[in-house]
Amino acid sequence: MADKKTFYITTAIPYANGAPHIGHAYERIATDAFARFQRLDGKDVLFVTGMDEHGLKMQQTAAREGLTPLQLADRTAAQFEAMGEKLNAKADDIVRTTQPRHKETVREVWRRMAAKGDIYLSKYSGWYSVRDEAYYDEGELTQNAEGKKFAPTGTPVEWVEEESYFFKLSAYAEKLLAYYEAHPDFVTPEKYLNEIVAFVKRGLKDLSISRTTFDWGIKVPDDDRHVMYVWVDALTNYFTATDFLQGGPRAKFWPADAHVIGKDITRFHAIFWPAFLMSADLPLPKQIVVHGFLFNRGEKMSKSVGNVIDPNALADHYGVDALRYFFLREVPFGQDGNYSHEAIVQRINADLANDLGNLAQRSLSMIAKNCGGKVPAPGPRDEADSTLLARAYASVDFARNAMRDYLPHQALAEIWGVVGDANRYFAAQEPWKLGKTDPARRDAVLYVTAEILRVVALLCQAFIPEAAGKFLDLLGVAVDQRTLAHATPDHALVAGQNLPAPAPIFPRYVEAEEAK
Ligand code: ME8
Repeated sequence: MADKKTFYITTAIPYANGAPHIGHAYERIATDAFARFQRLDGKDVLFVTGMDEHGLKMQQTAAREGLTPLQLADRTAAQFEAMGEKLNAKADDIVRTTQPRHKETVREVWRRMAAKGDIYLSKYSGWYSVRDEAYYDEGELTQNAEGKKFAPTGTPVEWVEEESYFFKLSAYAEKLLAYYEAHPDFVTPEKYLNEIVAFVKRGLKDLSISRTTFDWGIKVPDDDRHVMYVWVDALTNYFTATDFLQGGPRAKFWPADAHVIGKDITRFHAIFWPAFLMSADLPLPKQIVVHGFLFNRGEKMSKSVGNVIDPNALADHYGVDALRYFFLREVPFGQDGNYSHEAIVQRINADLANDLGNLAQRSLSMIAKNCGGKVPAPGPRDEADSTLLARAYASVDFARNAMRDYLPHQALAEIWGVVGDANRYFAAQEPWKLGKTDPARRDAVLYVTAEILRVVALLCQAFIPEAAGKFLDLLGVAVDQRTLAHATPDHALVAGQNLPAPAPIFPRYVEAEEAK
């Protein structure tokens, strides 16, 4: 048998100096859905996340909390691991930047860039923001009444002078532009690529890539006084997970298919990272997949506003699948999105409980009651049956294309389009009235409805895995018959097969006051 096609996807690696927030949960859920979808579609998938554990900010936060940086990193890493499990979005591997395997990989990549002649020692002075771990140009700064200067991100900056190693980023501007030109999908959605191209066209300066003012980082090879700039360290995590340099069993996964990241870190991923890899003579990732930011009722989350929401609490309150569905359906991928209690409840009650849950409950209960709890006979097909079935089977390719293009909201809109058609079909056919007049036709309608539910549930596994699994259980679909290759007429439900007793899967969300 031919080897399966590989698919390697990553999330950004969150800073280990704070607990998971809703943006992290969103990114993890989306990446998990992409990974699950490709796995369902028969690919050999590697899904990796990690923790960004070095840098001055880590050192400072740990000191404030009376911890060592590693203790802080351990605590945060455990929180992120728990979040991944809770959200049903566990990765295959977690690269922590303090791990020996990572340090070795980063040092090797550094050595390769140095061997290329792209690293030199010089002096750096400039306006540095500790919070952003970035230098800013004088012209980008703003000043308050007291004369204090701030970065464009609003964080305070201070004047820093230090000896530093530099990477010859300036030498890569033309090469990067040629690369973007040849690979117009390198950054998606396109608007983010356009921003990057415009930025690179203005010219690139060499990049300071080491620090001597703190020591919580990976030491520069052959110069212990310097630790590496966190972004050289952090970006390389994607590469660490593949054992590419060691030629290990995961080497086949490099280059990555997709790095899924938020819009604030596109420059690091679409400029620095490919430049480092070009310099080290290593293959470039295929795509940088950018998502927008999530806002709480239009407001940016911040500790001072007090609207930082623990994603675990949301998952407990609404249910994991409901939360996953909400994020992936509500927010057009790549754009910013909002979440609010009302919007989440609306999606739960309209889409999950009503459209899908009710259809399944009504049709499966009728099958239990009228068809002896077995898949009914399909009987001869009329036009309404064929039209609905054709749309459902065609939705598989539609979803495939949408997920290939990292548009989960479009995939879900199409799947729910099928659910909507199925509801209209069910209402028009009125199978509950056919028992006396035409039981064979009633059975045919119930068969078609159940088969539609099978295709819908197969597709839903990537998005709402637990609920989709339960639907497939109720439809008697064997565990080894649940890939997308099974979402075809050849694998349709077989009449006469026993079905378990139906049970509701998506209850309506009832407000606490109403429940009283
Ligand atoms: O940036 N909505 O870590 P991080 C959506 N360590 N996504 C959000 C968000 C929001 N409100 N806030 C943050 C870092 N994110 C670096 C990454 S990768 C080599 C190093 C996203 O913890 C953000 O865009 O600040 C990023 O993709 C991820 O969460 C981690 O952010």
